[in-house]
Amino acid sequence: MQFDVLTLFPEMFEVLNESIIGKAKEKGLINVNLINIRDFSKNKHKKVDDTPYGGGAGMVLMPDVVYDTYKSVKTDKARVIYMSPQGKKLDQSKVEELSKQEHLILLCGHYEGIDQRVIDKIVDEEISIGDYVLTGGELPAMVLIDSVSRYIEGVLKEGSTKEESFSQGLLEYPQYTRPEIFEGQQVPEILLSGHHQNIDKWRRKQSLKMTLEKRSDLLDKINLSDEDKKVLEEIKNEVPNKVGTARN
Ligand code: 4H3
Repeated sequence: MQFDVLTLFPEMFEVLNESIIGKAKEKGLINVNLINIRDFSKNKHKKVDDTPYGGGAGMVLMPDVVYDTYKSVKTDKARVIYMSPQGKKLDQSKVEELSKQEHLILLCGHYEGIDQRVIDKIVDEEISIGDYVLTGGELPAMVLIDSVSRYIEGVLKEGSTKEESFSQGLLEYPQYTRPEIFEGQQVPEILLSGHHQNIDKWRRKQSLKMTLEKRSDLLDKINLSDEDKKVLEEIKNEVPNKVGTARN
């Protein structure tokens, strides 16, 4: 998958050279091409922004500079995304949808923003990573690249994204590893039983329980099986459990 990032701060994207995304780049599963908007300045001082018409604080990125930057990477298949607090909120289903695209162009603003005319001309879609304002679109672009890349074949080990509960609309079940006893706390017995069917059932119940306790809003958005509904009723009738004791 091809990501072209239009930014004034390409060096910020060093973060993507680490860990799983770094490996994905090395393997050529994804390609992250960073284009410095400043390289398309028409000015001998490399100026890219100017004061806003109508007055007010801050600087606005000039439309012609952004347009030329865009033209240097555009293809017929490209989808252009502007990272913006005004965009549609990024969630797991949007992430999955974007991962099916061949070419994404991510436009990152800085300062007060970008001249509206070039946004209207080139942007297909505005996306926000949450209801807060950042100094630039770079961190949101990195969040998008990371979350989308996880769905590219070969980036994670087979099945990881299908199994993970958030893609089914639920929170994850708790995980445990050695030692078997930590500070007096035992690992739930069932996980040591080797009985995979029972373990799957227990994990599903923990996912439902976690979601009910921490994000019950998510339960309204998904299709639960009759078995899930039964288990949820069971959970609601159980004695409240102290966090971390894992009795059920
Ligand atoms: C995205 C971008 C928050 C988000 C952003 C988000 C700087 C947009 C500039 C940049 C404009 C002024 N902040 N929540 N900031 O995803 O280009 O807002």
